[in-house]
Amino acid sequence: MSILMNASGAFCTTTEELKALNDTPETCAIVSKSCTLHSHKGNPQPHVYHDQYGGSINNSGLPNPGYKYYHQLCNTFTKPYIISVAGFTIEDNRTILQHLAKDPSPSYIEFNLSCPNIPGKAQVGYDPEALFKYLTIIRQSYPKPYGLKLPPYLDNAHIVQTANIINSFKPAFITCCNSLGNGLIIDQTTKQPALKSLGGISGIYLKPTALGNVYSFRRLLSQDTNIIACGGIKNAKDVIEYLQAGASYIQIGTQLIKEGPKCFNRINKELNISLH
Ligand code: RRO
Repeated sequence: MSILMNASGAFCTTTEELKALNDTPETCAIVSKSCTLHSHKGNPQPHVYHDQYGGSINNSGLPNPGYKYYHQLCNTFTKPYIISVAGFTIEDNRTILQHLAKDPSPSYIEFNLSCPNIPGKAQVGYDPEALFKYLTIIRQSYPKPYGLKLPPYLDNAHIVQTANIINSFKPAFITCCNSLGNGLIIDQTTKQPALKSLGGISGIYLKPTALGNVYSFRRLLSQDTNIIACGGIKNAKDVIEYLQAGASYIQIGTQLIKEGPKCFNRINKELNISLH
């Protein structure tokens, strides 16, 4: 049984990409790019940079065709289909959720509380009061299964506080975690910032933090809430470590962008060798 899927943002903006993920035998589900009420252009390309060590930075700025584009794909796929939702305002999110609650609904929503690349918008996942408010809106507007995409937490007190709030709502899953915001990678060929602005750091630099977050949340959250791990997974060893920390499913972002959907076959083969 596969436990692998793409991370939102990686190879999942267009119908063709989502179909390719659906048709990849080693994926267990597919996740859309985070979507807003209306289509949004995002930042000029290039907005992702991979360094030579397995790290990446992105300042994509939420480019997406709008939630309706992903909603109308609900009956298209043979695998569980997760729509990532990231409306710009509370009212936008309420509207999106109310529409997605109407059939056909996705298998799950992954509510993105942690995009680091929207100027002037604090990440909801870092603000306990805002988190409680958003969860209340989800409860009122979306009576179907959902999960939360959380930011990486760097302080255990914040993890405990967040887990307590999440436990009073009991989502089906959390995805742990989004990129680490406001990082900088300097390209050593040009000696200049790799992208035109700071961005979310992922890949190898995110892994120890994401692994620690998975481990901590597994010990604090209700067993009703699954943990999907995300952060620097490039091979079977990484997958196994996240499972040992308490994850049930695995999302692949940086490595999927680098290698394409064939990464799922390679990692799955490595897992079959490691586990036998
Ligand atoms: O599009 C982005 O800039 C973006 C999003 Br929505 C997100 O959730 N995480 C990220 O690293 N980039």
